[in-house]
Amino acid sequence: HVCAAYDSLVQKIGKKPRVVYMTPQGYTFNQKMAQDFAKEDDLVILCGHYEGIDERALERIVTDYVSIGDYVLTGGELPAMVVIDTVSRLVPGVLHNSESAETESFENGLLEYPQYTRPEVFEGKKVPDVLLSGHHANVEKWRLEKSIERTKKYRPDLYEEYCRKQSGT
Ligand code: 4FV
Repeated sequence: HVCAAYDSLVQKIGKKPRVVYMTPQGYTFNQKMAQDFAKEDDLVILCGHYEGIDERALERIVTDYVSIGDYVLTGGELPAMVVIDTVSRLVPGVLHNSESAETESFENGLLEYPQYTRPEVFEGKKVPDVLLSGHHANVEKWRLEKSIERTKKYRPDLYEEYCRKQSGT
């Protein structure tokens, strides 16, 4: 059935589409892969359920083996939705301008800085003064510092890569 569906699609679009198979045995999904997938005019996301899909079908049609993380789900549907969400928001015109800026913050290879909204004081805790200062350079400096601090704590792998790139090695 999977190959029959694939073959009918190839006939319809006149070319072999990129086929992403969601599986714990795949490369770990990340923003760079999402950016790459977002360039495709067509993207097929193949989901297994329970045991997965016969290897012979996979060998014939899959171009990318992708995992959303090291845990086992019942089916590939939720992983497919993760890919759809992260990829679609990168397609021009899908997001409003205000939302698309969020994508920038992760692209520097660091985790995003803390977000603050209103009110200025919540349960006795103030929004950091620098964020209210209107001094954009200082705000950006604070955001970078917080991103580095957070990345160092939660993702030493990303932090190491960031330092390596900063030192040009
Ligand atoms: C999975 C993951 C995942 C394994 C057996 C579906 C399930 C069933 N997919 N990242 N983690 N898939 O657990 O992508 O076929």
